[in-house]
Amino acid sequence: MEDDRETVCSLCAVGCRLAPGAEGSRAVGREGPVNTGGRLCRKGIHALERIPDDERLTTPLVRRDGSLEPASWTAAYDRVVSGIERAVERHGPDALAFLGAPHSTTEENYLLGKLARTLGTNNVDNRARLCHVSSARALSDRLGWPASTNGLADLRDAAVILVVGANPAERQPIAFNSYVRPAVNAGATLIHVDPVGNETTRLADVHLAPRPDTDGLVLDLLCAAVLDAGGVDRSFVEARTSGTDQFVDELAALDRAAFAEAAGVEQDAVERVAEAISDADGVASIVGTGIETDEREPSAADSLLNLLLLTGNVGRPGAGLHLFRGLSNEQGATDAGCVPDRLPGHQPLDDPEARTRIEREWGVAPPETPGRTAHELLAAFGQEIHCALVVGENPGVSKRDPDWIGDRLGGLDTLAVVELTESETTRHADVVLPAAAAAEKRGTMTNFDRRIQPLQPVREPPESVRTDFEILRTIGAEFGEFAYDNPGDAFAELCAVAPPYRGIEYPEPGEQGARWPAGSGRVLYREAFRTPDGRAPLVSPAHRPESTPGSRGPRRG
Ligand SMILES: Nc1nc2c(c(=O)[nH]1)N[C@H]1C(S)=C(S)[C@@H](COP(=O)(O)OP(=O)(O)OC[C@H]3O[C@@H](n4cnc5c(=O)[nH]c(N)nc54)[C@H](O)[C@@H]3O)O[C@H]1N2
Ligand SMILES: Nc1nc2c(c(=O)[nH]1)N[C@H]1C(S)=C(S)[C@@H](COP(=O)(O)OP(=O)(O)OC[C@H]3O[C@@H](n4cnc5c(=O)[nH]c(N)nc54)[C@H](O)[C@@H]3O)O[C@H]1N2
Ligand code: SF4
Ligand SMILES: [Mo]
Repeated sequence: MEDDRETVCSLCAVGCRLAPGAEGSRAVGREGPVNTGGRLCRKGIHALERIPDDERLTTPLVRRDGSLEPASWTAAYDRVVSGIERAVERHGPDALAFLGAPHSTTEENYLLGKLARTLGTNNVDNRARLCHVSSARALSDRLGWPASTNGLADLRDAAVILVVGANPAERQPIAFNSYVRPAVNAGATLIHVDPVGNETTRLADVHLAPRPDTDGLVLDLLCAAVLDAGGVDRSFVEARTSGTDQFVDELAALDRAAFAEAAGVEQDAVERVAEAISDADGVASIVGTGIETDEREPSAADSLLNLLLLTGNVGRPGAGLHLFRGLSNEQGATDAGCVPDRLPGHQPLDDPEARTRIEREWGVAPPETPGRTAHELLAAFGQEIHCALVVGENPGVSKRDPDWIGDRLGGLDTLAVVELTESETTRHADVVLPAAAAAEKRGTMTNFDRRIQPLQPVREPPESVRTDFEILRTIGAEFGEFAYDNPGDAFAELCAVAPPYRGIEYPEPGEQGARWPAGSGRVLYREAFRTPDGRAPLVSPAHRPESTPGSRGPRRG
């Protein structure tokens, strides 16, 4: 008999709906707001497979005399709580680190962020920072929100789709096959900017292959060529952007030959792409991890945003910048405030109204000094950071150089890890708390087109594991106000403190789920940007050829 319980696929941030299949192991797709028609990708059909019993953590572990030994939940919680207390007593709250939780629900991330702040630190971050930091920052600083400007369905209506540093054909297959492929089949032009090329390139009409790390140059060149091709949307630029005159002057003065040579692209090819963009009614761009540059200001994502703004392709249907995030709930983790420099709902740490709202709900004011980012936290492990709680993340493998990470993790006084299985990270832990997986719990996740979708348990967890929610609620109750009956209570509190979630109902299983900000629909910024003057700034094309020779090979995950 087919199961009528459905949940959300936890394997990537597209957010497809699925249910257990008749045989129990393979999942079947369910018609959802993203996977219309109920399609799943090859990965998704395995999303509900059980982790084999001998790999699953089923009991808490506590380190005694150097080795991890089975322990009761009470003993494990005591060890976490005493580790936190010891670090705070000896070194103050900024000796704590909280690393979460793009695999966990939005409510779980909310509790993790609240726990950090209740204890007096903003040292809380999630993996989204490492994958998409510069594109999210460009979006947030210049338009208003660190999120895709348009819904996935807008890709179907675009005349040009410009993919930069991403491989959605393999990485987000349902988004690609349901939205990009049909648009291209109906005549849209697909342009792929990627030094190497990949499965996505196979469908592309044009492949621009610049040297790694030179996207900024190519995108600045495209802006300059759009000026010549008559592609500037003058009325949009006049009404909706700022800094235009200086920007246009700088573009006109670009040494195009030098830019093209440094990037390793032909000027002719760039001009042809600029013409396609200029002639198109609707240009949508997709970005992935390949566009991320090392700490450079402004980033390649800034140049891409210049191009979209110059051509009037933001704030309207069939256009926009689509941030193709990776892990299932990166967006929700960030929305819920699991970041060191923003309160829940992307509110600045020093926003007095935000602080008042939060203090009213939490009974404590969050600290005002920004915390450290995930990478800074890891670098300070064993030095300024003495106790870390890691939820659903595996820094032991994810952040390159395993020896360096191993030393950092080993340098902590207390490392507590909430996990499904043993990992490179649990190996260094002092306490391991066995957790329930996405398929075994309730709560919400927010996909990369801002849609808040409900999870529900579609299988039983092993008897002795607990959800991240239950674990964080129990630890939190030692230090503050964490009296939630269920994730719905935490969601309601998030909506009370976070304006973009205000007015959104907790979605029940089977419901579509709303997009944030409430009432926004598919297209953000139709009337104005969420900036102090309502305009989006055009920023200088500061990429200089001499600053960018391809100093590294193509980026890998
Ligand atoms: N099957 C599967 N799907 C996944 C994942 C998975 O592990 N497996 N992981 C998920 C996660 S967490 C993420 S973050 C996403 C990642 O999704 P993507 O970012 O789409 O992933 P990659 O395959 O790394 O593609 C990045 C592309 O960027 C290119 N690139 C490298 N350097 C540069 C550069 O300087 N400029 C440009 N323009 N391109 C460059 C590379 O050649 C590569 O083709 O995928 C998600 N989906
Ligand atoms: N070799 C290689 N390295 C990579 C990449 C790659 O493609 N290849 N991709 C890179 C990228 S883009 C990313 S984003 C990172 C991802 O790196 P991480 O963020 O570390 O993500 P994962 O390894 O997917 O998952 C981390 C852990 O979360 C646990 N987990 C899953 N669901 C839950 C849950 O509900 N609760 C709890 N408590 N735990 C849970 C899993 O058991 C897993 O051990 O890896 C990066 N590193
Ligand atoms: S595209 Fe992503 S969310 Fe959809 S089925 Fe595949 S892995 Fe799951
Ligand atoms: Mo990622």
